[in-house]
Amino acid sequence: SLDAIDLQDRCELSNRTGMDSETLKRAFLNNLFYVQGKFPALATTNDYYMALAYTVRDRLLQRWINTAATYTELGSRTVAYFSAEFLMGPHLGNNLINLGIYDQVEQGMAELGLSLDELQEEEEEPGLGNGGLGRLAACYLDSLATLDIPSLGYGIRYEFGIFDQDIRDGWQVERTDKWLSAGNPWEIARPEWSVEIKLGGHTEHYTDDHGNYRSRWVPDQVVKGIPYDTPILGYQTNTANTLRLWTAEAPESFDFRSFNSGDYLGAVYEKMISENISKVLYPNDDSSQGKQLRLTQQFFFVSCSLQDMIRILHGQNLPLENFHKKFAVQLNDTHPAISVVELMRLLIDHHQMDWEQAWTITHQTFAYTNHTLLPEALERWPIELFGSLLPRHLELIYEINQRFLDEVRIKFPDDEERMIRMSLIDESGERYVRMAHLACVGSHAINGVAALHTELLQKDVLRDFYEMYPHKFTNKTNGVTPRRFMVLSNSQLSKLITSKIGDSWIKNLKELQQLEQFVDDAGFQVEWRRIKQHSKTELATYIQNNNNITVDPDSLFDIQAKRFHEYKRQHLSLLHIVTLYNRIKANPDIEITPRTFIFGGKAAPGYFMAKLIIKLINSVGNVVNRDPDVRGRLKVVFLKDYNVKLAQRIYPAADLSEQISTAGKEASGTGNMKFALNGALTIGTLDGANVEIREEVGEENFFLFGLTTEEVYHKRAHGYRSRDYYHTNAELKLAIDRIASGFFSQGDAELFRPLVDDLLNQDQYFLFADYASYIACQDQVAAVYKDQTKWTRMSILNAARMGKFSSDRSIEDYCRDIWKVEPVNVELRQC
Ligand code: KOT
Repeated sequence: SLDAIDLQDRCELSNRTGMDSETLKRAFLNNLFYVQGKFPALATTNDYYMALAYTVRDRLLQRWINTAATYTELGSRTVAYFSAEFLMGPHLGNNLINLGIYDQVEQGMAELGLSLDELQEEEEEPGLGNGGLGRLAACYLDSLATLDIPSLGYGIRYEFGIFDQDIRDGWQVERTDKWLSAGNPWEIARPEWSVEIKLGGHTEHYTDDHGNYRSRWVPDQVVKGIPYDTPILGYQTNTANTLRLWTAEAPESFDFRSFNSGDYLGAVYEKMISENISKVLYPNDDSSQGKQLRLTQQFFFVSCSLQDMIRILHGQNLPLENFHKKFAVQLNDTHPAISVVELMRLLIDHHQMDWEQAWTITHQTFAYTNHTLLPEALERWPIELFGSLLPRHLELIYEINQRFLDEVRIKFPDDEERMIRMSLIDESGERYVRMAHLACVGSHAINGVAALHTELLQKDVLRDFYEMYPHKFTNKTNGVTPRRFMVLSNSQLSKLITSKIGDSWIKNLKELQQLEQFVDDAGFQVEWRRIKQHSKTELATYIQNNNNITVDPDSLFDIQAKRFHEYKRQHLSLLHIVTLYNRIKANPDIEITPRTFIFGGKAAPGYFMAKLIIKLINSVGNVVNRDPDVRGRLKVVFLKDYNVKLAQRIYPAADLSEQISTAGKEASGTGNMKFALNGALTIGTLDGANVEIREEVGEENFFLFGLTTEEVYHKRAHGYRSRDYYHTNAELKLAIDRIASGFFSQGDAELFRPLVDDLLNQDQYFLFADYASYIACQDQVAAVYKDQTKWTRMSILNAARMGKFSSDRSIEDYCRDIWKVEPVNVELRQC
């Protein structure tokens, strides 16, 4: 019988766990044959990639199954990270690093005549996120596993992730991201754990057998959620946690109903509507679109996940009353905030719990992370739309609100204005449900993502909630994983560091500080510079191949890579470029530090101004890159389709990191951390985590410019007039006039008018107010760059002092202060 086979034998027989180069090679060829059904003469690069991916997956599975068994046996307290986005990036390289077999596999592949780089290039990255928020979730999963914290990531398995970006005639063009078309070797479907989700319809009220007044939801649509699991292995540990993403399907029973009545097309239509739910990621970053499908997506994954957690709880013979003891749920912004109501509904309507107990469990379960201060990103749903999709939830929200406002009334008597401001329902015009208020009321902890951001939440956006529940608020400064963003993406620098201080910095980033002892070591400086130069040369080759632009690896690589948004001010950097260009035109022999300006990032498809800024970058590039007067001293490059893969090429090659958002607008930023960790110097405002980065690296190693948040508030309150700056700063005027005149648009003075007019008349992001300070700071950057010894010194100190910004530190903070969860050691026992 199966039981008779010794478990250890099963592993060894299968050849699926060995980590030495020979075994890996044999397993790889085995998978090529038995999984891909190919022999080398017919195999495509994709076949090789798949064979390698399955080889790696086998090694993950052993750890994954052990982890699940351990957690089940121990009934471990578990973190559930709820996020509408997980921007994972390619899995292959990261898993090789975390398994500790990167070098063996690279060598093994080379012996077979294959390049591991090329195989990694073959992977379609899962782009199930827009930018910072989704990438943060991915870094957190890596740290949770690395720190041996039992955890699950819950989200949506979008069939189409963030669109692929093309550039045509300088404009962004979107293409569908078909990331699943070649198959996904990293996931396993678990149809046996499917759940049903209700939508629409109405509610009914009745008295149960015990004489209790009860409600039930009679939906008019039911969809099925199917979980797909991806193992998330930690670095140098046996812990492999799970990312569980839900796909929507029509339940068979519904098809049959229409089918039996002869309505075949109706049945197919039903199926199509259901499957729309997980079809596509909404491509907006830092803004919210009040679309019904979006709310449906949010409710869909939240309800699937909560039902799944109740199944897990029951599977471990734990009572429902222990839900909050078993699980700590983190809400990644308000996208999953409907959880608060859905858990109440499941407890009360499905499990007959009374209100008080259900509420205790609910608010002890959830914690809420806010990721933005932008008013346009705060989610609110029109009552009509909300009630038609989730009628029972609307009733429950009214009840939660009534009880909440009673509390407010007691704490702040006779303050009607405050009640109106704090209500879960916005009644100032058309009525809305305010999701951030729901998240605050339904959670026991609320956090911002950088010190300044948390302070501004408390002072401004969530001030009333801070006054009501000061104990709920904490700061949790973001972090990034050094595994992907150093060890994997900058292997040369990582190896240099390890040769000096050993490799424990990879799990304990604070140890980078030991690099300070080498800061004046000439040999170390030379190595440090050589590696940066190497990365720049590789990026230069990429630019040559993709943009057909020749750039000089000796020039200063000045990079801004992030989503396009007016508050991030890519166009402020453009004003600098045009200013330098104007200086050259006025005096072609001017002494100037050669620079390559590199931009990357996507604009939301409906965000006209962001798309116009992309067009302007390309237009300026077309003129500057070709003008003989420039003599190659300035180059402007727009790298299309910025994604995790490309980011990993970019960070190691940067000299200067542009973090130039208007103070008070960027919640944290995380690209700022990845650049600095890779030895780039930052030019930045006192915004988001820049403030803390500067504190850590020292003000003498950071290029600071611009207004502070208070100064911005003050100017806004006292009638900011950008035009005054235009009239009093000759270089600014000339830069704007050049753009406005059609100089960069073949004489077309209309093309960039919306941008120019906005800056002259509104400029809500204070570009003109910050222009002079930015230019002066950039002149200083150029001067320091000429002194390569000084620059290298600053670069080393930046990397050495980035320890705080490991996502391991962030996760430890969450574990200690919010989740109250401890590590669980996983031992390898069986296959
Ligand atoms: C998007 C829609 C609604 C609310 C918030 C967002 C959002 C915020 N999307 N990305 N963010 C970014 O999150 C990062 C991780 O915390 C921050 O570093 C960054 O500043 C935010 O803009």
